[in-house]
Amino acid sequence: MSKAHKRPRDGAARPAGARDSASKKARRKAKSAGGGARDEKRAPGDGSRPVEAPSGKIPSRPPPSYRLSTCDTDEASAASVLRPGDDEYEPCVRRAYAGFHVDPPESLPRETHDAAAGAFESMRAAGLFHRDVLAAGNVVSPTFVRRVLVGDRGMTYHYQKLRIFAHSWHEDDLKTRETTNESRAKDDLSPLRVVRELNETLKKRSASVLRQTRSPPNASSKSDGSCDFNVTLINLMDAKAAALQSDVPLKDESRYGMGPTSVSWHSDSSLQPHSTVAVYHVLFDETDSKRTNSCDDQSWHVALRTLDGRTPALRVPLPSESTYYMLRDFNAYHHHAVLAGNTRRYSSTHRVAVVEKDTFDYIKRVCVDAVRVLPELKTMAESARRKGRGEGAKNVDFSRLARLTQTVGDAHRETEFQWLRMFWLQGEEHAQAHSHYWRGKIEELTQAWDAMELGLRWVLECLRFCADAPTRNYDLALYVMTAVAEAREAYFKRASSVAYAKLPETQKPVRLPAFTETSPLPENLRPVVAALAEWKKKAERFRRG
Ligand SMILES: O=C(O)CCC(=O)C(=O)O
Repeated sequence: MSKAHKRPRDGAARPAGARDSASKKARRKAKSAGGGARDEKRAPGDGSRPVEAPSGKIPSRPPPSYRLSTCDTDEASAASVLRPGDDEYEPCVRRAYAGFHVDPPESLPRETHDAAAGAFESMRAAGLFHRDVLAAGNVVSPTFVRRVLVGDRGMTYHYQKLRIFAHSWHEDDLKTRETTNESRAKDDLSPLRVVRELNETLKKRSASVLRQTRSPPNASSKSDGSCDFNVTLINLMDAKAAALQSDVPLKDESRYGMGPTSVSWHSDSSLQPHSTVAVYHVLFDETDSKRTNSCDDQSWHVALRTLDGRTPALRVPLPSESTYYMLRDFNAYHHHAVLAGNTRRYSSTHRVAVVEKDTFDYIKRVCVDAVRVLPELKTMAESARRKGRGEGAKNVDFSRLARLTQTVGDAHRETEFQWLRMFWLQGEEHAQAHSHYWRGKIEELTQAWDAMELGLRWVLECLRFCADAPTRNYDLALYVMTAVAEAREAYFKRASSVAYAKLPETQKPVRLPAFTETSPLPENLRPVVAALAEWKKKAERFRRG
């Protein structure tokens, strides 16, 4: 960057970057209307109109509400909690909670339970579980539970402004893991292979539960949605007493007085429309590290509620090794929470996550498309420099420059903030844990991002040296640079939150990608934005003659 770029000046324009802030405000407003303190996603469902799934293919409407016969008002009914065995539990579930189904332990073979429990314990011993530090509005806080994502190769899952990266269960990646640095007992299956097998089992079981619960029974499968799970987010929850004493003490459920929650009210986000979520769980006795007998412990519950202002909430005990399902559009119209119990708990939450913008293949494509246009930008910058020196040179095609600025700017921003910074935000230990797959992929994306930094510098050179560039080109570049400057500031604010200060060094955010004296652009883009604003004024003066 030339000296002129480094000179900070006043009056940096705030062009389209402002659009981002405005839309963020609108999104925050919509989210806070949901009512749950840590909702991943607001459930729609005001009960009046059918909701069209984002795919546009499966329209649905909220389930009918249920008023308790003993309540005089909707408010009293909505403030009540039903448990299995209560008189009105069954009719209420049939009417207002269709799509919620619990399988007892016997629904799965004993070997599946034994293998899953062993795999979760091995993963814990390998240090794969950690707290996610999430952002909601301006609040940055760690999850009460520790978690790990496992799934299809290249999958990620985005929730509460954090992208988490899946440990791949792809056969080739398992083989690499098994033959490299993971020592394990000879006949043991790799834990990730076991998780993949559990996933396959739950896919089949979900398909069968979907078939059995169609209403009417011979209805078509059109509204079932997918149960082709591509990830599982596995949670590790401490027993209530330990969790209340931990660094991140549990909070009480405040609406119904249900006691401490390991996972607060929310509906799951980033799922394919109407897809099933299957949650398998297993409990361990804290004292002797033995799996508790399923009959022994009825202390863990899932809580469910509708948002219709009339239907009572449910509090459903979950014996160890049971599985519950949220079928079809259940997640769209209900919230769920996990009420802490007396033992250590693993829950494996199998999901059909969205894939449009959430896989390595996707972001790689974005990078390849952007990097492909860089030679053209380089040629334009060379012409602009020659023109600036008064040497005869080909005119820059400014409408083409505008298109390339947009392509490279969008790809650069998405790569940096949705991928590179999301990866390094989670610390060195997380990077180590992902050395088999993601570390190399992040390196690949970093190289593309570096090339795009150079591309953006060429855009700036075109605008600096061509006094005849149209205002639109300056505005576009100002938008691109301002958006990156703002996003970096927001990122550094988030990374310096006290939520991270409490973490061990190896789990704190790592300041990457790195900038050096020889980087094409500085990390702090404010001076660049100020310089650009000056060049824009100069170009306008030039045009006025
Ligand atoms: O553990 C459970 O039962 C559910 C966990 C959950 O809601 C989540 O991971 O989003």
